[in-house]
Amino acid sequence: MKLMINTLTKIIPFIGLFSLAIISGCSQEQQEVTAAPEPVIIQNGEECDLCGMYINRFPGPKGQVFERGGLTAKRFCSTRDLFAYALQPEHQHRVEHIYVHDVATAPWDEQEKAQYIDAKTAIFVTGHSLKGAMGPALASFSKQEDAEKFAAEFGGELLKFSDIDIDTLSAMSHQAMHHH
Ligand code: ZN
Ligand code: CU1
Repeated sequence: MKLMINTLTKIIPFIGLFSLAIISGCSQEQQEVTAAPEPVIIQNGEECDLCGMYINRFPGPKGQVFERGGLTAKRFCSTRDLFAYALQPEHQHRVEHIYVHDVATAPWDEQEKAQYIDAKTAIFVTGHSLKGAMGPALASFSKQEDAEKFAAEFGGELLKFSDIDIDTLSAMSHQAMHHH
């Protein structure tokens, strides 16, 4: 099955070169072969792939990244470390799928029990008062109304995935310095 998928992935772009009709006929099949991998469950004792901290020992949403051709997910103690990794130019181009916890689905200090969502469709709250593994945290939500409720309670600003860049992360570092 694995072999067949690999073969299909290689063949489909070639078929596409020869016939537009076949491209449209194949697009559904192509979506199937590139289906997103299931998020993994992060076990106690697993360490953050960026900072080395024990992921489940700290509060706040965590995340994981699947890369092109990679077999295992990269796991992160915080959405902040996840972005710090994924936004690096040498990683950015091979990141395929990013999952983050939906903060609304578990208590802040038990986010390892929360549901994973696709980071690209998530709403984030930055600049709020709750701390994650690395201090100031990006709180991630599947629903805009949950993010708004959270921001009303703990402060902060709502961001889309595409709004988050290196500046967002350095603003969080500044927030950390001013709160200490
Ligand atoms: Zn980390
Ligand atoms: Cu850390």
